[in-house]
Amino acid sequence: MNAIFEEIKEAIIDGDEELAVELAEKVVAEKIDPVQAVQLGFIKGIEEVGKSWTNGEAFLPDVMMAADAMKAGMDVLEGVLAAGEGEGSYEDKGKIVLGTVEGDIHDIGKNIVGALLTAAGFKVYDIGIDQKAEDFVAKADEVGAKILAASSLLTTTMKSQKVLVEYLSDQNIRDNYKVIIGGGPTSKKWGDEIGADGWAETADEAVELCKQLLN
Ligand code: B12
Repeated sequence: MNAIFEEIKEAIIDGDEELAVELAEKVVAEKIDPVQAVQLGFIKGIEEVGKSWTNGEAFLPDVMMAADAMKAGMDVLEGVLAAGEGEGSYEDKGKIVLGTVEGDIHDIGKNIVGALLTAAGFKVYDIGIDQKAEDFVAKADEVGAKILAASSLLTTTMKSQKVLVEYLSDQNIRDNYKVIIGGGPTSKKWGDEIGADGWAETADEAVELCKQLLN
């Protein structure tokens, strides 16, 4: 494995924003595969931090510093990811409205999903965190998107994904959209239970799912 991926992982674990940016800039400058940098560096780092927090070995400020370092590094990579294989082809691949559901402010996973979808040639409209069902639909109508992608990281906010599907049914617009869901506590079973069109465990799988749904 390229040593820089390991360095990125460590920078995220250490919450070293400056180093994360520096390494991301190196990825761009040396034309290293940005998708691999995300998967083998950034994601691995934040996963480690998540584990340490769960085990009580890390504390909230550690997590916040890691999250900030992650964001800063990902910001640098965004441009090269967007200029990947799908450059100019997103109109063909399709438009996706992506957001974190109401009550939830986690956005690292959502941002990675957005970055990899963009890299794969989809046009992603990221509406941000803490978004109501109405907000997903309003944006989709505005831009003509067919996929609504909803992220949830809390067991308490998973129900907002259900609310999204129910909202579409209540408004008699369920057939106008494909709803996909994801995030830590979610599962295929949960997706089936709430009547979503798809669930993906990782950002990679989210890309495959969107390809299938828009085919
Ligand atoms: C970073 C983090 C934070 C950061 C968030 C920073 C940010 N900008 O996102 C901060 C410190 C702010 C935070 C706050 C809180 N957090 Co928090 N957080 C985490 C942590 C450590 C990592 C989450 C993460 O980014 N993972 C890495 C990404 C890459 O993974 P991911 O999000 O799962 O995304 C991947 C897939 O799920 C998928 N995916 C994600 N979204 C989508 C969407 C679609 C459509 C698809 C298809 C796929 C997909 O693709 C992604 C890439 O592969 C987790 C622990 C953990 N182990 O997950 C806790 C965790 C999620 N947090 C938790 C909690 C409790 C909280 C707080 C309530 C804490 C508090 N007491 O205040 C608050 C929540 C406030 C709120 N209202 O939302 C709990 C949730 C417990 C539960 N079962 O509900 C966890 C599990 C920690 C724990 N073990 O207790 N948190």
